[in-house]
Amino acid sequence: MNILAIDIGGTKLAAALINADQQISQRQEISTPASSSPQALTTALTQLVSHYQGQARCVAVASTGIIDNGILTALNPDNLGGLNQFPLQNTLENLTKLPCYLLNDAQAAAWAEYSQLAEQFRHIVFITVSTGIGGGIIINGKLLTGPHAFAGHIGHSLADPNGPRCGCGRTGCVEAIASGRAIAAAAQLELQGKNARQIFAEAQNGNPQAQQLVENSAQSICQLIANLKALLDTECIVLGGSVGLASGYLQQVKQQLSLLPTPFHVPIVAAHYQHDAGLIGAALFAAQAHS
Ligand code: ADP
Ligand code: BMX
Ligand code: ZN
Repeated sequence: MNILAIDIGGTKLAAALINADQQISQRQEISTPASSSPQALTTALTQLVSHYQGQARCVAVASTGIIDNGILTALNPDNLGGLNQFPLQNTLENLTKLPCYLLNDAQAAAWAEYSQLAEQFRHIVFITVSTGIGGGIIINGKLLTGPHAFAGHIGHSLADPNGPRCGCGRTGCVEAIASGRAIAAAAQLELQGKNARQIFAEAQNGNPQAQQLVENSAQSICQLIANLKALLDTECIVLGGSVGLASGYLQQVKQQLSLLPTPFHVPIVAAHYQHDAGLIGAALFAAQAHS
């Protein structure tokens, strides 16, 4: 029987049924509630799961935030309201009456992408460049979650000590420069008020400010990748998220990395499962836990 997979991001919530061959059906997407109060998120989740009654044997969740023991805490409250200690597992188990398995969104996506790369590599890192910047680390074929489920929050490593303040409370995090939200926040003059998708379109049309914003993002992600190579000797980087998958972005990151010394070089590929990596990874993880 199918697994009901749910992906909770800073911009959108997605849900779908996933079968044993990782095929997706009945995919739906809604916007993340603008004021992500506990009540608003519960209402949105209620709406999302109501379509799937009686069609799944368990629920698999990939969610932005620190997902520890079924509880969601936003590290960067700008991305998901001020959600703190939100009982995500309990909420979904009450709504669906099904067992529910949860991971951070980028950790889940890393698990999905590793399933496609396992014949070639044992050490990979998935990076989502989306509303925020998230990461999932596979070491020796195992997903690293850490004792408090915090492992992989690489968007909150330092990019520039003189950079903007990050919503997490630190200054100059990669996320404060490279994420979709940061690209939009840095836009000025004719680009003010536009979102990252619109700024990418402007960059394609030759707007120099938009091109610079995209380049700054790609440059920060390149430096993050070099740091990951030095830290983990990772064998492959997988890029995902709507910014990471945007046309030309991966090429820019690769180009920047090629300018660094050889020991920092590492292959970079686009997510095989594209925008569904979180959904598929959560389902794979749940299937293994619920066998
Ligand atoms: P989430 O963060 O909810 O998982 P996404 O991966 O879709 O969602 O990331 C949302 C961010 O990606 C927003 O900042 C949005 O403006 C930006 N975005 C969406 N589509 C594109 C696109 N085609 N090109 C560049 N940026 C995009
Ligand atoms: C933030 C953090 C991470 C998440 C990453 C990408 C919050 C709410 N989220 O760094 O847990 O993995 O964003 O999330 O603090 P997304 O919404 O961009 O997919
Ligand atoms: Zn931060």
